[in-house]
Amino acid sequence: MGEHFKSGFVNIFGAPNAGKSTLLNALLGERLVITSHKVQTTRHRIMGILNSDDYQIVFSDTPGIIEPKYKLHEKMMRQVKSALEDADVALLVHDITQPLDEIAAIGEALRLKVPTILLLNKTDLVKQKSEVEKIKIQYAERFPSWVVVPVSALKNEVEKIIPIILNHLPQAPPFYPEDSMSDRPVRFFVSELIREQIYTLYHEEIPYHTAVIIQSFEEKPTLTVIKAEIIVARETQKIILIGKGGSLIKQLGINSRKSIEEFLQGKVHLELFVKVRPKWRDNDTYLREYGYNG
Ligand SMILES: Nc1nc2c(ncn2[C@@H]2O[C@H](COP(=O)(O)OP(=O)(O)OP(=O)(O)O)[C@@H](O)[C@H]2O)c(=O)[nH]1
Ligand SMILES: [Mg+2]
Repeated sequence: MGEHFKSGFVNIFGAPNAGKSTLLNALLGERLVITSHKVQTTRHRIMGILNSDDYQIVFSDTPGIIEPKYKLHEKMMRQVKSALEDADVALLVHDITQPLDEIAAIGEALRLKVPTILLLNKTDLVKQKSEVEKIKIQYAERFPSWVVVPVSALKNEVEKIIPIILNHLPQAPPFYPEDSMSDRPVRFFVSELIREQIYTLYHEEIPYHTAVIIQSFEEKPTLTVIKAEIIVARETQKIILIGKGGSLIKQLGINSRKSIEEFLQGKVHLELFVKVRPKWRDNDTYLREYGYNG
């Protein structure tokens, strides 16, 4: 490790659905965190670590910034706050098709004191390339202290971000062992992959009333045996989740298993159980039990 080695915390903030998690995956070149077309997918601060010979960047994905309606939301916003406190660099992600005022309000609320890079994401949705440049100038004029960079996380057009980050990172030794990918254990990502499939398979409110916990995770010589609990808030949601004759929960099991097998690169046996826990999103004990520590 050279004496010019750089290391630091680069934390990602933005509105729900702006593409923060998609961006983290693109920066890492791996599908680490879950994404979906629905808002409020990410519920935790999740670190994703990018290692190279010259630097270690500890990225943090965070939940989209919202006005809390439940204790769960309050915990999510505390995760954002924790990421505000240790950031060396802030990456603000903004959907370029959304109004400028949205990110202006978020910038104001966050009161960022660190170098800030405003990423105008989803440029692939803008038909004319020249239009992107015009929009960029508009944002750069409005936010003169921020570096404005148009990107497309979905198309993996993010490589120009790294050199800009490195410009602002201090020289320091790595914070984490150089083979680490995240601060969270494998079973956390497994529960997230199941939650991601719930966001895909079920409509409207169901995903928002759902939590997933891994009850057991056993690595056997030829396969991993996983038992997971799906928590919902009402009996009616349990019925929807299970579907006619168990058809939907079966589909959820198949989809989740495939996704977990890809992540673990090995065979998986997955069992799902559904439990009703009334008002869990407003219950401190349940929230703590399900890993929402805030
Ligand atoms: N067209 C396009 N879609 C994108 C891009 N980046 C993200 N998306 C889509 O936007 C949606 C939201 O992406 P996420 O990465 O889950 O957004 P997020 O900001 O993490 O959302 P929350 O966790 O809910 O706050 C998904 O459907 C993504 O595929 C992009 O560059 N272009
Ligand atoms: Mg997210």
